[in-house]
Amino acid sequence: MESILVGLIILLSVIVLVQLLRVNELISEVKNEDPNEITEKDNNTQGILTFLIVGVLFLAFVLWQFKYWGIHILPPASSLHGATIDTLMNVTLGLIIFVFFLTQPVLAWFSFKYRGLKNSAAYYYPHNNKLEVIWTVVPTLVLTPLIIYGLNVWNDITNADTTNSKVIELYAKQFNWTARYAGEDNSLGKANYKLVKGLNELGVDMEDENAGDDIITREVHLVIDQPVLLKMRSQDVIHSAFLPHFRVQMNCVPGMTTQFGFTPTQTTAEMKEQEGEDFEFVLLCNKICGAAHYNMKMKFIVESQEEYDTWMASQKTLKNTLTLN
Ligand SMILES: [Cu+2]
Repeated sequence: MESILVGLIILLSVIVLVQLLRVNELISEVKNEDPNEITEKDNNTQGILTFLIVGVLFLAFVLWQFKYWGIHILPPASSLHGATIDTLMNVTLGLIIFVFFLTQPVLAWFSFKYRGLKNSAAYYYPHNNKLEVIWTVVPTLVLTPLIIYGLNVWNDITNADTTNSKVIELYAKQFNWTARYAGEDNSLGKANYKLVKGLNELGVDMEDENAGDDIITREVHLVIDQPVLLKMRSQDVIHSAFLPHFRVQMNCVPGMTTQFGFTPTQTTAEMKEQEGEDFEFVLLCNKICGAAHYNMKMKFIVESQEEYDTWMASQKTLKNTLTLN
């Protein structure tokens, strides 16, 4: 009902606008004027309006957004590599904001200053090689180091040494996540979607000697300051494992295994103290993968070694969960 009313209001507004324009044209006809002629007065009005809308209102809106929405920015990274991503983000954003506030007021001012008045026409200046060189070379000099810096950060993060990392699989499907710990041997048993059947929802190959001690869980517990290596698989479409607080994101692609290694540096308890009692580390899907995409979440808990051991001791291995035949 509400949307029909809104639609009706929009439709009526358009009709009113069209009719107003028509009235305007008729008045011009009566006065024997050309309604399409742009007068000095029109240019003046347009110039002032542009300046007010682009130069004042828009910039004020941008500042308002910083103030009122800025608080929703993620807290500082809770992982070792996250700090370098935050620095990269701050450098990039700082540069963009600086250039934005440098160029936008100039743009608004010039569109106002040369607003098509007869006594203030802009100088016709179609080409200048020196200027062309300047506005090609300067952005190149700024952007090339920024891109190289970004690529280096990404390479360092994705090529980190993971030999001592605890291996955990994240299995994505429409629409939930399942985790599989590699168990005592720290090696995940082989898996194949063809083996997905009944309780064996991840299609783990129970013939594989590494499979028996694997542990399937519905939430992920991590030990503070201990490196983990997440191995991702997907059953159906491309999902994306996104752990915003750890600055971790990697696509989960059907038919292949992708991975991301990181080290958590803050416990859930510490984060609750800092961000409020409701805080939880969370794994989200960051690919719009279907109708219930928004619901693809899994809790991550970072804790001490003792807490982790207690939790782990209460989990069942695959060998004990699946009955083989
Ligand atoms: Cu998804």
